Amino acid sequence: MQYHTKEMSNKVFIFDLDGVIVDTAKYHYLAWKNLANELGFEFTEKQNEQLKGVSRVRSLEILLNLGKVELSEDKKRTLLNEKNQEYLEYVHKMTSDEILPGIQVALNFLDDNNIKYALGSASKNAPLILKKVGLFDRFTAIVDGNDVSKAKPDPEVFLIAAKKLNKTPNYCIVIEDARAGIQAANNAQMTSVGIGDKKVLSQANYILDNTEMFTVDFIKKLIA
Ligand code: B16
Ligand code: MG
Repeated sequence: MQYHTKEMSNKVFIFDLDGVIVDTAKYHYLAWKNLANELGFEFTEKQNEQLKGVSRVRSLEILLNLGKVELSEDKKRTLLNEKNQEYLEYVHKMTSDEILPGIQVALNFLDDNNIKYALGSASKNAPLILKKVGLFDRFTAIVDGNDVSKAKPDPEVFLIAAKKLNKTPNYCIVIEDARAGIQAANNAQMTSVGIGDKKVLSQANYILDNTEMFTVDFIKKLIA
């Protein structure tokens, strides 16, 4: 059913990818864990939390710090490539079944009501992942790790997305699962919606436990 108000069509959404549209964190974890084990140390799922929303290069720095390992720039480049190759093996097997609960319904509602949305992700693999799950053509704009020079919490990724959506930041609503992502949205002067742990996402304007709670009713409230 179409939902018409003047204000509604003014708002746009910017979605993070990993943790909001799909859960690729589990694949990142498996690939980073293998790398850590190869280098001779353990890497736990709890430690993996530190890598969420963080760029690939920065993730390796954090991992090496955790393992107290120092490597040459050349070796780091090789490992980054190896990690990504393994990660891509998982990505290539992804299907639309991996879209997180509630997201399809939310995107359908936005489409039905001509509310535009963009992707704002740190991942350089974002276009491929969206193609694998069948959502690539749905987004008005895709801004990812290939487009930015400054990582979240810098607002760059979301400001580029806003520009591509032709909106000023006050009309943009960002959906994020990482603390750095919420900070980036706040730094961009946008409305921030955090999905996940209340303690981690305490700086968000709204916090939802999971994507299932990103319902049509909640969206209506946001855009009213
Ligand atoms: P890639 P998001 C982020 O995605 C992930 O949360 C983070 O763990 C990953 O390191 C980063 O993308 C870069 O990913 O290696 O594919 O370029 O949450 O910003 O959508
Ligand atoms: Mg994320």
